[in-house]
Amino acid sequence: MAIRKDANTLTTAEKQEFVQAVHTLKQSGLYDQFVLRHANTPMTAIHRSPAFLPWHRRFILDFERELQRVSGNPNLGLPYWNWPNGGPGASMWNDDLLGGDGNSITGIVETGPFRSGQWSVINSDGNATGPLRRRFGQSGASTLPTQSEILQVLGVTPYDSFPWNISSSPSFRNQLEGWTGPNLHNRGHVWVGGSMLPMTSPNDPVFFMHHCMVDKLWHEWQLRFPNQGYLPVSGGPFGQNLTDAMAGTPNGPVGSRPIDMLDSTALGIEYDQLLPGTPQPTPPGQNVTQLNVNALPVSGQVSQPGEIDLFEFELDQRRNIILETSGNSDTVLTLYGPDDFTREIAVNDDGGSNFNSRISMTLSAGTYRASVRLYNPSRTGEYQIQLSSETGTPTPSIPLLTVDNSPFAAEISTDRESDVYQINITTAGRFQIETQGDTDVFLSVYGPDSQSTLIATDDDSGIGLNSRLILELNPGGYFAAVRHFSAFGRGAYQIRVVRLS
Ligand code: CU1
Ligand code: CU1
Repeated sequence: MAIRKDANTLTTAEKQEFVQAVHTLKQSGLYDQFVLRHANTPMTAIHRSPAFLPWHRRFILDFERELQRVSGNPNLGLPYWNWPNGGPGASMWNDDLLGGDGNSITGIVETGPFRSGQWSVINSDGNATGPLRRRFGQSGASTLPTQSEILQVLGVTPYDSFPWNISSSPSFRNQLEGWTGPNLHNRGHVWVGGSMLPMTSPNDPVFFMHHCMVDKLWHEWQLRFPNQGYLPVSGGPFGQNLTDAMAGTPNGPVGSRPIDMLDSTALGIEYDQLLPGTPQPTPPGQNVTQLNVNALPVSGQVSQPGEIDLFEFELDQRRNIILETSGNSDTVLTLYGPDDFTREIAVNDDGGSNFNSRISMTLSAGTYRASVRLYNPSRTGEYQIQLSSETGTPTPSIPLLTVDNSPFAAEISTDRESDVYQINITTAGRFQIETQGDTDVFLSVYGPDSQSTLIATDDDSGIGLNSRLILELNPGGYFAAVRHFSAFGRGAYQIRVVRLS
C-alpha cells in the first residue's frame, strides 16, 4: 500500500523515483493533461466552493496513480508539503527533489530537476511558455502556515455553509482553502509565487505536494468529526451537492461525485503520520457496533490479542448512563465523545463485578464511542456489553460537593483512578476549588452541565503539591475530577469548594 510521506523525509531512492516518474509523465504529455484539466475547469466550480476538497482529492489521486503506473511501483505515495517544516531551508527544496527558489530578478528556477532547460510550463491553451518560476515569499505571503494555525482550522465545523463560497462561515472548507481564518491553502500558492499563482499552477510539481497536504488535513478533519458529513447534501449550486457530478472530472475507477471521494481509507489513501489529537482511521473491515439504550446485552469477543472492539451510541437528551460489561473476561472500557471521538471522557477497568468494567456518569445529548479491550493484552475472550440509562437527576454515584461545606475526604487507591464530583452552582460568582493533604493530585473542572467540556486544570497551585483553581462560574452543574499526578500514584486527599465572591 502506498503511504504518503512528508516530502522532507523521503529517502534518496524515493526522491529519485518521484522525480523520474514526474519527468516520464511530462515527456508523455500526460503531465500537461493534468495542468489543462485544472486550468480549463471553471474556477468557481472547483475553488471557492464546497467541491474544492473532493475535486482536488480526486485530481491528486489520479496523478498519484499515474506516477505509480509509470514507475511500476504501486507503493509510490505522493509526498506532501508539510508547511510548518517546509520553508526555504527545507530539504524538499534541495536539488534532488524540487529545486529551490527562482532567480531573485527573473524568478526563473535555475536549480534542481525542474530547472530552466529541464522543464517548461504551458498556458491554458497547452502551449509551452518558458521555464518554471518561483518567488518565495515575494508575492504577498511572506510566511507559511504554522502548526497552531493548522490545528485551529482543524477544529472548525461544519464542513461548509451557505452561501457556499468565499464568504461561508463557519466553514472548515473555506478556512482550509484560505478565504477566512489564518489562510492555509491560498497562502501556499502565494508564498511560492510565480508559476503557482494562475490556474495553470499544476505546472509546478509542488502543486501536487501542496494539495496532498490540503487533502491530508481534510482527512484528519474527517477522522476528528466522523459525524460531520459533506455539505451541501442538496440545494447548493449544481456540481456542489453531495451526489452531483463534479465539473472537469472524468469518469474513472472511483467516481466523480463528492460522495465518491469521502472515504480516504476506502480509496487506499494513507498518510505516514497524523497530527496530535487525530484518531487513527478505523481499519477497513473493523466494525463499529451500535448500542441502544436499555436494550439487551450485546455479545463481543476479543479474538486476537490486543484487539480493541468499538461501540457507538447516541443519546437524544442528557442522561445518566451505565455502560458495563459482563462475563469472565477482565475488560477495560474507554468512553469518548460527545461527537468527537478524540476526546476521552472516562476509562474504567474493574468498576463492575468479577473484573468487569463499568462506567456510570451523566452525559449530554450526542454521539459517543466506547472501546473495549482486555486488561491483559496477550489474552482473548468473550464478554457482553450493555448500556442502560435513566433520565432525571444526576447519577447518585457521583458525590456532590456542597459550596462552603467542610472538605470531603477521599483517596486515590488504584492505577489511573479519577474521582469525579459534582458541584451545583445556583448563583454566579467566584469560586475556589482546592485539594488538601500530602498527595500530589491533579484537578480538572468541567461544565457547565457537561462532564466533557473542560474549563480548567491545575496541578500544584495549592498548598504543597495540592491543586487550586479560582474560577468565575455561572449557574449550572460542574464536575471536578481528581487524579494522582502520576498514573500509578496513590494517596488520600480532601477536596472542597469555597465561594470567594
Ligand atoms: Cu486548484
Ligand atoms: Cu490549490
